[in-house]
Amino acid sequence: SLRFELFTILFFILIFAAMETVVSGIRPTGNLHLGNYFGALKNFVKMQEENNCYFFIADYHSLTTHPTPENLHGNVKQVLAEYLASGLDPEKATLYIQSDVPETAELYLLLNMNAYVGELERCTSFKEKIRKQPDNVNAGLLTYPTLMAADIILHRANKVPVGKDQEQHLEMTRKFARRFNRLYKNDYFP
Ligand code: LTN
Repeated sequence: SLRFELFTILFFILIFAAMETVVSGIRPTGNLHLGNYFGALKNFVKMQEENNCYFFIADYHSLTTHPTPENLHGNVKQVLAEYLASGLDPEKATLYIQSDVPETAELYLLLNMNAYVGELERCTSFKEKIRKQPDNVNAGLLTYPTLMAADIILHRANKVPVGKDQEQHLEMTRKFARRFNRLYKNDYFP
């Protein structure tokens, strides 16, 4: 009956609303290795069962190291293949390529207006990168944390599975979100 159908629909809406939103990404820089599998993918596969998950291929992030077009396209396909091979299921989780969602770049622009050069320069991963690649210290490297914040804030994610080396980026994401809300007198990103 119609009543039964409505209850069923309502039931699924409630389940969905109760689920937590997960977002994470992997930069397509060459082959994924066992570290990616045990450090990230294995956990993603588990999380897709009980959460509203978004897993993406962070191709914008990989541009900081100036890949050739051939390498870039090849590596994106490679990561997608390994996502699927690891057991990520497009029926359970949303899989996407970062550059296919233009809102990522829009939010990145807005967040950059309130990200201070001083705090970006103090970021550990930035200091590490300029030590490792002193001849390619580009602005994208400096604003890497605001791009990552855009990826996360875009989905209003409340769970972000990442390695220890990314925790500082998560702290910065919280700071950027609070700052955005305070400045524009809103609470878009709780
Ligand atoms: N910086 C991460 C990859 C990454 C990411 C994200 C992870 C980019 N954007 C958003 C989680 C959420 C890395 O190098 N492992």
